Amino acid sequence: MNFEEELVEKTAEVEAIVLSYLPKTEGFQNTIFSAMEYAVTAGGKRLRPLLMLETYELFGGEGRVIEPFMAAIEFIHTYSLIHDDLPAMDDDDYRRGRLTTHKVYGEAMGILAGDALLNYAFETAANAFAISPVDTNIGRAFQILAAKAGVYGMIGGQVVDVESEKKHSEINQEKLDFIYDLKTGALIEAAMKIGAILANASEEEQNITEKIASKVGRAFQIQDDILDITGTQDELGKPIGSDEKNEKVTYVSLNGVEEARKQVELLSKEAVELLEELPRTNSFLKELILSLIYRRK
Ligand code: GRG
Repeated sequence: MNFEEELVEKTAEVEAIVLSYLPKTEGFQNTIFSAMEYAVTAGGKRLRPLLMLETYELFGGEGRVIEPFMAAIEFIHTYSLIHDDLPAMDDDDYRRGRLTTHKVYGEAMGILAGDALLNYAFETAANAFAISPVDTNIGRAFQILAAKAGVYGMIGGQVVDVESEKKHSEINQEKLDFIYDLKTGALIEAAMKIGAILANASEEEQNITEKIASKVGRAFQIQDDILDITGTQDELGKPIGSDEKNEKVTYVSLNGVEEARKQVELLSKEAVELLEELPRTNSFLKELILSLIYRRK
């Protein structure tokens, strides 16, 4: 099987795990379940749970304790997309090739669906305690998930991003790196670090894993900037030109597309070099990181 075929197969496996943790649509509050399902089943690359699982396997992790965390991180990622698309933020009508959640369910239900997925992520991750009651790594994994999604992680990055809109003169490379590391990098760091933690990797291996993820996260966001200019709505499942519409400073607007491409390649190769320093190997994970350099969606 070549890498592309393996990616399709593994993504389908990851997706099945994520979807298995969605709540049933029932009860007087059934609209919220329907909106959560609408957003989560819309597709997407499932990159974060895939990175989590591959890192878990890299460090010899076996068993199902990772699965609730895989679903949890995809729920948190999906909530961030729902809220990011709201009129008060980017005000986007399409995501993952479908109308955005608030366009289908209304703004109030869009807000609640995001809130619900964030909360349900932690309810879901708590299933790990039942799967492996004596595993002391689960508490640490919880702490990482909460912190990387929060004010010192993704939300913190989003705050600075929102405040920076239309303020081109106030954004330099240092501030942009801060936004990218938190807004995008933190959740990718959570994914890979939780994989390492639950596989019982050493402290040093966890730290190297976090550094790899940080480089992957930055490269991933710069590529997102490039695709916002060079992609198509068909490929991305959302309109292009969103950064320009929202007058956002991006790596591309600061440095140009060519420099951005070079940086994506450099960061991805540095991530792979660090991966190769580890005593264990996962060739699929290496290919996955390198594939992100040329991703078109
Ligand atoms: C609203 C609290 C809050 C946070 C929003 C993550 C984020 C912060 C906003 C989403 C928009 C955006 C451009 C985020 C940067 C990370 C990113 C590139 C998200 C898109 O991730 P993909 O490409 O999406 O993995 P799919 O649909 O494939 O899952």
